[in-house]
Amino acid sequence: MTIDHGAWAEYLLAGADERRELTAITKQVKDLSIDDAYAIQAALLELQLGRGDSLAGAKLGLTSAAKQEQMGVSEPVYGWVPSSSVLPADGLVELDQLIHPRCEPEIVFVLAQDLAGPNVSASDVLDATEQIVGGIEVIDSRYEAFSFTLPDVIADNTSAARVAVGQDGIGPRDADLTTLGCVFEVDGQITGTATGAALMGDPAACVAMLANHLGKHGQKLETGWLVMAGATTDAQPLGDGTTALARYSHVGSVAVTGRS
Ligand code: OOG
Ligand code: MG
Repeated sequence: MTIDHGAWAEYLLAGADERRELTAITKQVKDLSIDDAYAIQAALLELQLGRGDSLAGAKLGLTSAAKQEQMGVSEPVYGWVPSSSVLPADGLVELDQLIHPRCEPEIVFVLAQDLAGPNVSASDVLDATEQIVGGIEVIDSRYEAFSFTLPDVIADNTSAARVAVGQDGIGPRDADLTTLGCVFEVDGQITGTATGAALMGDPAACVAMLANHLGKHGQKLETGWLVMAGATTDAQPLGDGTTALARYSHVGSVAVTGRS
């Protein structure tokens, strides 16, 4: 079946604009392929860029066992970070712009050089990295009940909605990223703890995997971009007045607060 990528991208963007939960695409299109899903994702990005947005980076998702188990999807995914999704330093998340947001801790790479496969190693990623910072991503699946299959979540730009980026970066080799720790708290209750090793053994290897994947498609990770390696713990709902705090070893703390 021929899939109209542009039409599905419009469908997803309308859900986000109107803050409306959508029926999953795979409930309407049988056998949506991964290639079609990424083509819808690309068309969605084009629509966002056509509105004057720009690209601030890229993200991996479902790179930890905690996230794969929470979402019932067992393969990593990637998506894009529009500049408009990067939050100001106060970390306030305007809930009236979102559907049913959740928040999750992220290890973020800030790139000093372009990175493109093939043959990018974790060490190459560190060489190309200016800083490692902590972050909190706010995800907001456009689908009903935050429920999706692998192709659905890919088409929906991997639920990307907002990201708060920490201020206290370190050099890429100033700490062992596999033991970089995070304690994630929601309103003072610890909801998860993890180290970088939760991300397929090494966050830099996750970024290498993405660079290699993009290289096959003639794309690259670019200088100055933020690249999120994926959440190390499961995501938590972000309600009105909820404050989520990610306390990292080595890279300080990041907080977001929901406000309606
Ligand atoms: C998909 C996005 C996953 C991560 O860090 O694992 C993601 C979702 O859980 O809605 O961003
Ligand atoms: Mg994430």
